[in-house]
Amino acid sequence: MEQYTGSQIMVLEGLEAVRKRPGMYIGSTGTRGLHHLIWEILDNGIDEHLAGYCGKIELVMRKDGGITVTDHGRGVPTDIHPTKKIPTVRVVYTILHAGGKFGNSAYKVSGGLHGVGASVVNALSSHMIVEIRQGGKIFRDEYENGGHPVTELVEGLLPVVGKCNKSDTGTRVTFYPDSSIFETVEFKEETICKRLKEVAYLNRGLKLTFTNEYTGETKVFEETEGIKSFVGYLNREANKLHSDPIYLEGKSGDIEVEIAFQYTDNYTEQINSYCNRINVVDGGTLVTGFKTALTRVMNQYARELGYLKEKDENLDGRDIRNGIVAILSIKHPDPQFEGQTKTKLGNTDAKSAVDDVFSAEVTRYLDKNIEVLKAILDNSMRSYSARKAGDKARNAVLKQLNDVDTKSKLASCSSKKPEECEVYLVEGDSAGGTVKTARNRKTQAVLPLRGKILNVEKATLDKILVNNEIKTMIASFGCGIGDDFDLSKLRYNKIIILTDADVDGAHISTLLLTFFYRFMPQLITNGNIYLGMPPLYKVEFEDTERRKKKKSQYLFDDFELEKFRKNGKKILSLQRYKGLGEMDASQLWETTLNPETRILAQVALSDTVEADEVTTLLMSNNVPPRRAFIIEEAKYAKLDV
Ligand code: 1YM
Repeated sequence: MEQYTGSQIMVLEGLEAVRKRPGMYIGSTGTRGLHHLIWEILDNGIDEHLAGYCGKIELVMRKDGGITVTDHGRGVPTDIHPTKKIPTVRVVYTILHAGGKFGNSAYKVSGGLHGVGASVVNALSSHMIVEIRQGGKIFRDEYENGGHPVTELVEGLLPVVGKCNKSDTGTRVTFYPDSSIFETVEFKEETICKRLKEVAYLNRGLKLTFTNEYTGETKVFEETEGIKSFVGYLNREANKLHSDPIYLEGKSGDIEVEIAFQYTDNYTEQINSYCNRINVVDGGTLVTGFKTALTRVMNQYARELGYLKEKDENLDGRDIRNGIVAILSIKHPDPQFEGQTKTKLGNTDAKSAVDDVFSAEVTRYLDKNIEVLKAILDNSMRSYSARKAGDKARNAVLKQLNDVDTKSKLASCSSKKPEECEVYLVEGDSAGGTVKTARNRKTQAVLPLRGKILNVEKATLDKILVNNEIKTMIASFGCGIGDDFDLSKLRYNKIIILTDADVDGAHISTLLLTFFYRFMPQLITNGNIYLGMPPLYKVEFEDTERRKKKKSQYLFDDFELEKFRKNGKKILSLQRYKGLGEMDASQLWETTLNPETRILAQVALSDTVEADEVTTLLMSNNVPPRRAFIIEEAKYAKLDV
């Protein structure tokens, strides 16, 4: 064991801070935080690709519970660090860096929760091995128990553990997450592969492989057409207005811009944006630049080609974006991420860079592809007319919303303080009736929904607004919809979807979530939407500790029931609830309504690609996968829309 120098003791105190409050560095100690460890290490390899030194990264999910990531870049520097006087690689892996990054390549993957650095991964691992190939030598450094180095240095340098070809350079990192810190240390192939796929789309020319040692399978992710294929993938199920996604790239100052987009016949727009390969979920300046330029360019064309007469007013940006699916990806040397969740880009030069590149390149493309230009303009004009017609209907409906008779359906609560109020959206009148009896009248409102609500994926806003269930919902929430949405007017801090624990119930939840996602997404991002979790079983059993007294317990799914059966308690009776309607008021209060005892799952919007995949999958006519998804998601208490 090495003697620690003064500076190294400080180092370990830094890593100890990470172990004390892991959430601050990686978001959570759940499965999301666990996978975050991989993204941190992977990001370093991707940075090496961005710097132009690495074409291939391999990831292995090891049988021994660890993860190995190998890149073929320059290898982390192994020389002695000028001020710390230890090998630079050990500095990278044991010293907590503000912002996580040092070194000097231009476009680091940094921002949001990414970029906290490899030392954080080390701090949260029980064991970590770093192997570097440089100049024909293989160096190795090893750490235990949250970043304590266990490798003895030789004259201040890392020991050489082997030889290799001089041209064979790179970094290999193996780590084992600390099971005393994480709630689970089980990595998920699906989660990892989803990310690798996204990384491949965003990094044209980078080859990624994934090997699962449990199954022995290897998957390769490589997208030679980058974000262009990404758009094609997102639109694989949609009807497209032009066969090939449009791909544009260019540079403005030191900002690199790539844009791919394609129009579909859906009445929605989807723009996913990335800065230095990080998904900026809330968009920001780069999205504004894209929208402004698209609107300006298309209006110019519309006038040139006679779609608009001199006296006509300009087409609205919303009409021009109707049906668009776009990926924006920029590389910025100094990205500023804003907002509470650091998911919005703030740099104003990103706006003009995207505008410049888009305007120049899209005209070059559209001048040569007139049939595509016409398809887009036809679509914008159709949307314009539909919106004008729709606006009338919509305005009429929005006006009516004030007079919508919420009273006959909504059982409101007496409190007028939104922060303590909640509204239950309940499947069916009969369950609604019981919830009305059982609830706390001061803070809990109830809105029974009859039958299935409209599938909003394909319907236009004016169609959606004639649906009575939806009208009552909007009127009850008080915060408006679409462009008129105003969060400050929301009457209930919690909107709780309460459906039966069966397939139909899950389907209704999904339709509601789709509605929120499309027309009131702020409710999801702001964390106002919840799923109530009514139990599926009530079991009565003998309590052996208390002289065989009868006791009862609610179980939420078959998994819990199975677990209960295994604990050996003598079951006296087992009741399976077919629906909420079967519970009496006191049972319903105890299991589903009482804030002290109920289980609620907060609906989160994790990333837009995933979100849109979910809605596409759910709303497609492809019934089997839809069902599989619904049941699976309904079983777990966590749902990312
Ligand atoms: C599987 C993980 O970490 N690869 C990696 C990391 C670095 C370099 C190369 C690198 C960067 C630079 C110069 C530079 C890092 N170096 C540093 C630091 N793969 C993985 N590959 N030479 C090599 O950025 O200038 C931090 S990460 F700071 F030491 F240079």
